[in-house]
Amino acid sequence: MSDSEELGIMVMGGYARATFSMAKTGAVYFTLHNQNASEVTLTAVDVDASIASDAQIHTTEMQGDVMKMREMTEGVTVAPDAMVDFKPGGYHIMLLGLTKGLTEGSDIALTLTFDKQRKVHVVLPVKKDENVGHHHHH
Ligand SMILES: [Cu+2]
Repeated sequence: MSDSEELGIMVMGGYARATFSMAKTGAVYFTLHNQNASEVTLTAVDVDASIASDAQIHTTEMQGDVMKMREMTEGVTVAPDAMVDFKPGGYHIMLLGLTKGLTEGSDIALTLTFDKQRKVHVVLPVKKDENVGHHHHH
């Protein structure tokens, strides 16, 4: 994607997790690779209103035995020449207010905003999540 190459930010291996048809929330995962000599911060994510009403940057934390999600209102910073994984059990993009379930084989378009101004557009496939063997709701 030319706009992300220009910014030196690669969005790799991204996908949205397929949901059941009545689901109201979904999760998106990817790896951010910052190829710049200075840090960048993912500060916001936007999703088309035809897919979901809101997209938030979340992290997952253990509180005792319970997995809790928290919104990263300050964003997620990627150090120079470093990568950060968004993956099950950690950082993820939470889609809220899905208009319909996310169907395997479809695509979703997201706009990632870095440092409150630089935008990267990505189109990610919807896939079944094979990495997660458990069925916890979070
Ligand atoms: Cu979440």
